[in-house]
Amino acid sequence: MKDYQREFIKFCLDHRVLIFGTFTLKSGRVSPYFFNCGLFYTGEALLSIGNSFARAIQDAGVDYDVLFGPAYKGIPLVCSTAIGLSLRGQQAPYAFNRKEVKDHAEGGYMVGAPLQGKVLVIDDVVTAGTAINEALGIIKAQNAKLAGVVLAIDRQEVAPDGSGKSAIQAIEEREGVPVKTIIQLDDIVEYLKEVGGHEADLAKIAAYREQYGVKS
Ligand code: OMP
Repeated sequence: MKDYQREFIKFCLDHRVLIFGTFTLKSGRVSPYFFNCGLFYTGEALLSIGNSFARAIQDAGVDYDVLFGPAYKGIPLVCSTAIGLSLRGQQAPYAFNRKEVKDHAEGGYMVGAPLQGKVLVIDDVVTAGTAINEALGIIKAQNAKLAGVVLAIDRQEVAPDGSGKSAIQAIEEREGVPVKTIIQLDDIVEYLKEVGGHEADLAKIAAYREQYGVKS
C-alpha cells in the first residue's frame, strides 16, 4: 500500500466516510461496512479526495481527453479530481450529467466540457456494477469513447452474473478498458490490522467476503 492510500483510509475513518455496522446495499447484499462518499462535504475533504483521485489517475497512466462524473455522487468527485490534477500541473476538462433533462436556456442533460474523445469516468463505488453500467451508457449515447474508469474503492465483490469474476473485472473485459481505484478492500483490511482494535469488524468482513468476495 502506498502512503497516499494509507492516508486516504485514515481520512475516511476519521470523517466516518468508512463506517462499520449493518448496511443493505443497492444490490440487496447486507454488508458489515459502508463507504459513503457523500460525506466528503467540506473543502478539506474534497481536496483530500481530489488529490487521491489525481494520484490514482497518474499511477494508472491512462490516456484521456475529458473526465466524466455521473450524477449525483460523481459530480463533486469529478470537480475535486480536476482540481487535484491541476495542482499537479495537469489540466483536465470535465463534464457531468443531469438526471432530469433541462428544457430551457442551454437545455439538454450534459454540463461542462463537451463529452468528446477519450472519456475517463470518475465515480465512488462499484459493488455489483449496476450504477457504473448506467454511466457507461451515457458515454455511448454521446458517441464518445471510454478511456477507463477510476473509482474511490473496489469492494472486491463478485459480479451478479454468476461468472465468479469481480464486477470490476467484468467491466474491464466487456469494455476493454482499465478500471482503477484509489483503494480496495484488501487495503482497508491491511490498514485495520495495522492499527488494531477492529477484530470484530474484520471477522464480519471476512464472513461477508466468504459469501460475496472475489476468490483470489
Ligand atoms: P452497484 O450499482 O451495485 O455497483 O452499487 C454501487 C453504488 O452503491 C454506488 O454508486 C453507491 O451509490 C452505493 N454504495 C456506496 O455508496 N457505498 C458502498 O459501500 C456500497 C454501495 C452499494 O450500495 O453497493
